[in-house]
Amino acid sequence: MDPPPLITHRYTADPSAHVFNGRVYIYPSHDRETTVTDNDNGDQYDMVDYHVYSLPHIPEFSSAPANAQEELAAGLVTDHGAVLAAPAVPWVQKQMWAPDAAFNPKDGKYYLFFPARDHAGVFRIGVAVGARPEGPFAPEPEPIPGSFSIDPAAFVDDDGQAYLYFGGIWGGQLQCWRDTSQFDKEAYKSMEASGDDDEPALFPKVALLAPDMRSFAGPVADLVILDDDTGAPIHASRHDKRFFEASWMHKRDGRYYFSYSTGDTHFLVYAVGDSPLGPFTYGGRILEPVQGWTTHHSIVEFGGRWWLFYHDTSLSGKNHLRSVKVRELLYDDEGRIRLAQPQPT
Ligand code: FUB
Repeated sequence: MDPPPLITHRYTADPSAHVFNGRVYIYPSHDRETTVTDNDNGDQYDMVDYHVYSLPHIPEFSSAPANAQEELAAGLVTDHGAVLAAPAVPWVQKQMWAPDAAFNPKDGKYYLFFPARDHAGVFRIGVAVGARPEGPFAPEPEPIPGSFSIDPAAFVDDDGQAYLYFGGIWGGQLQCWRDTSQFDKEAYKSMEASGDDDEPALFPKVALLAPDMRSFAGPVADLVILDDDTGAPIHASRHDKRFFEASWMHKRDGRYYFSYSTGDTHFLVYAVGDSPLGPFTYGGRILEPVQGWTTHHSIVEFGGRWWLFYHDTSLSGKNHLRSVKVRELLYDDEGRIRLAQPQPT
């Protein structure tokens, strides 16, 4: 059975879930109604602020009757309100897209990473700092120097080193940054420029975060993903495997799992590696297409089990009005993720 939306009083998407102080926190996009019509550029995702949500534990939907499931979720989830809004961030013009958050063990603070278009229409990644996981978050006045594109995902390894993964093709503008210092407007005009079919696909990006988490500690690098069939970097023609957007990193039993959306083929997939900087090898699918065009997720361990947070449009029937869901994520004995099948409703 497909679980119900966790949050029904607001539209929420792109859920980045973390466990802080024994509680589950969700940092999602805050979808809203708009008059902008759907296009491949994603202009209809016209968000202006972020809310943080938390819950003491993850509901066991399977043990509740179908007509009580939504109420079960509503009784558990706390909406901590708007924790950051566009007018508070001088460099933001519009489109506050998928955020993520991290705890910095070096200073005991919480960092909210978020992409938005700057006043030139270029996506950059900003950071805002808070004393508590539920915010509020005070933004830095400028985006992270050297940052670009969308969908930041922060990962703090066991040794305390933090990494930021990011990027998204098409409306996310990754194809405009083949040279990481120059925005290529021409590439932006054509979604096709996101990878000719006879070339390797574009890779997601990774950078080490400085100890204060407000800047990069080194160059932005490609996160290389190898095709499990060929051993070569995944080809742009493999729309079922290549990176599109929605980076996430988790570590299980000493192995690094990088997961992402394949965009126009609508899969959530993963790749496995021995280092947070790669290379990674494609491992398979996590989730078949959900209702709605986008698919975006996070993976977190809580209560000795692993959980997949994701979204769909089951509540609204509209691509840009999405709702966060959660389901258990299962692995086989070799550490391969078992494919989950959302049920069409
Ligand atoms: O929410 C806006 C965009 O839609 C995100 O940045 C993408 O990952 C997709 O979910």
